[in-house]
Amino acid sequence: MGGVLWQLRCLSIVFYRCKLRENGARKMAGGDEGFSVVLEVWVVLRREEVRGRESGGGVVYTRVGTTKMKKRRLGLWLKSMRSMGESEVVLLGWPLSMFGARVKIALAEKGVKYEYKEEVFLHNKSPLLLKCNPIHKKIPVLIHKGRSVCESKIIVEYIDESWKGESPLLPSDPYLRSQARFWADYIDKVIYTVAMKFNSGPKGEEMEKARHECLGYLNVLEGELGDKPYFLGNAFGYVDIALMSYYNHFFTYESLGGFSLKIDSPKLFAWATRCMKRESVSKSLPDPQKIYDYTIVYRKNIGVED
Ligand SMILES: N[C@@H](CCC(=O)N[C@@H](CS)C(=O)NCC(=O)O)C(=O)O
Repeated sequence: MGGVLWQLRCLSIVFYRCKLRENGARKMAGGDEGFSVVLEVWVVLRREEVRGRESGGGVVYTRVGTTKMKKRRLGLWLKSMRSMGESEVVLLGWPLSMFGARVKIALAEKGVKYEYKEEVFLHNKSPLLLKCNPIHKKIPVLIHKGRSVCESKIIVEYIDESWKGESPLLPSDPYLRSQARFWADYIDKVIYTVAMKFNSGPKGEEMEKARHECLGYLNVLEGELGDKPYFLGNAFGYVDIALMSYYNHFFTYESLGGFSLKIDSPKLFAWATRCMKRESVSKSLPDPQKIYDYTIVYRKNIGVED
């Protein structure tokens, strides 16, 4: 199998118990004396990678293990199967993305283990990303049991519904849910738009306009937060994730726009400081200095920075 890029989509394991030949009797892991285990593993491969192999009704299988296995080999198989189970959740991301950070926070809040696959260059997208998000071709993408979910807010909702537990991210009440969705949508509409102005706007009048606009939006968000510890009340949740994903980018926006979250939006600053105490948040956000450095290089490349 070495080197073959095969994708595990379906794994069917068939255990047969059969009588051992007299000379082969062994006690198998979890099995009985006098019985052997025949393990057959069939793996569905990506169609393009298995051209020429045996095909059955459009699904292509290959047999990767068979015969009466000895205890040691069986142990290895079981171990590798366990680790496959762990990466049944895969996140395609990009290190500086605010949208990817949302998914990381949500998965961390739910305690979900996942495999992280990083897109290195967003202008040269991997075949996996193109396959998993053929419409927008953007990260983040969550792959869960081989099926992909796209768009960060939709992914966060999917995570909340798939890993229901003690820490729901959205309220159960339909009205409160609608309000949570409204504010998360507002955040993307206004903060993302103004962020793009900081990232690529020329200095001077344009930056001043962006600063003014941004402070206006932050003021609205402060009004919504009020005196609550988190946007949805006493518990950290969906709206906090939506806005906190931008938090480490604010170092760049403040530097370029000439404002200070701490001074100009003290309530939001206190809320952000509270959120940052959560490991799920602090460990998921990209380094502010790296975001700044990347933005400056980007600005130079597009000719708005000397
Ligand atoms: N609305 C999307 C936005 C995702 C997005 O813009 N991702 C960026 C990285 S931060 C991307 O993949 N850009 C590549 C491109 O635009 O081609 C979401 O919420 O997931």
